[in-house]
Amino acid sequence: MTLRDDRRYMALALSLGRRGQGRTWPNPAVGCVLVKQGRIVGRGWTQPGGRPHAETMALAQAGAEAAGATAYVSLEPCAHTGQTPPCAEALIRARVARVVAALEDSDPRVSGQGFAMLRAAGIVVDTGLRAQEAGFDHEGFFLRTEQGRPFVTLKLASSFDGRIATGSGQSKWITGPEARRYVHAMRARHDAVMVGAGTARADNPSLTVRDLGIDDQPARVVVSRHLDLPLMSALARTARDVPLYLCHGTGADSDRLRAWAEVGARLLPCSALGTQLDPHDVLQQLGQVGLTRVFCEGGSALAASLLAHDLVDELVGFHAGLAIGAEGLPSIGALGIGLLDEAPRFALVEARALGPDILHRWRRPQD
Ligand code: AOF
Ligand code: ZN
Repeated sequence: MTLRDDRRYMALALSLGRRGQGRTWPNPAVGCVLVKQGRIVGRGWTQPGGRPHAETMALAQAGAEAAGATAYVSLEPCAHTGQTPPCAEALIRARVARVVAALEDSDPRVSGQGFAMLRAAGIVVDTGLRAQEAGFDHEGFFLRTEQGRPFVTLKLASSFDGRIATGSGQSKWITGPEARRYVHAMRARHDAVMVGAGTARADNPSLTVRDLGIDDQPARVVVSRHLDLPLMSALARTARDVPLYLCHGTGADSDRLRAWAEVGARLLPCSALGTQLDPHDVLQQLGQVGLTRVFCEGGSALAASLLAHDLVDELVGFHAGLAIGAEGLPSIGALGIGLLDEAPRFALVEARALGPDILHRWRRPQD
């Protein structure tokens, strides 16, 4: 097998793994390909809910063909016995000859022990192939295991001049149907969609994925210190069908807390910082319930709070060819920045036209 073949099969394992994104939390979305004599004999990815693991799926497909095959996995095979035996053990039992893994697992129950088990059984193990791409894909899982918080994508759809509504509050529609459809596809790749209280009040959103034939909806998160959200709303009506987490302050009104609990919302008390909820604690609470990838869709106050605390990992912007002017609502609230050096700066990863609009994605530069 040449390095080119290795890179090609690993790219396939990565793309298979991405199929699970948004549906495997708290587990990582891993992909696995089994190749024997230039033929793919098994393909698998982590299933919704996080199990079975990718290797289990690929091995089941390969059956006896797995003996002597090379396994390409986008993350180190696990070494711990959870509800199922370790994947490293399953690969050994299937008599796989070689394992190529993109990255080591950051879960302390695994971290290097999966590789050690495989090597102890005489299996050739190569690591680090397409490590950067795998690092992007598993970043939410790594952030949660290492820092306790999920990966945060901040999405903003605005006019050419960065406004998300007119002065009178009209916001439908600034961007076109292609951009909106793309947003739904992005929601589906995250564990949860999050908005601030102002957006929840103004838009009556359901924050679900529509028209894409999705079975597993991402969870919803609303950040509202005082829990002043209307109970006659799409969020309240659907709280039992799709998980709804409400991040609120410890001083929130007890009648409101009870009413939201009664409609099925899951309440997450968070600490405050000045007049707002502490965004660090909000994300820690979301990490505690298992979320690894959160898609924040504003509004301007929540966007500013996350940016001011350096908690945004990826920016996704949709810009329409529309000028609203200074009376309009800016997409990001005050950041208190005096010098450009203080402004959070991101690195461009993608820019392209999407129907009548422009899509651009930016990443927090690696330290
Ligand atoms: C793999 N293949 O597809 C995934 C892995 O709760 P459990 O027993 O399912 O274990 C979860 C841990 O397994 C998770 O924290 C991570 O370390 C690993 N995920 N490992 O071999 C997979 N999803
Ligand atoms: Zn496993």
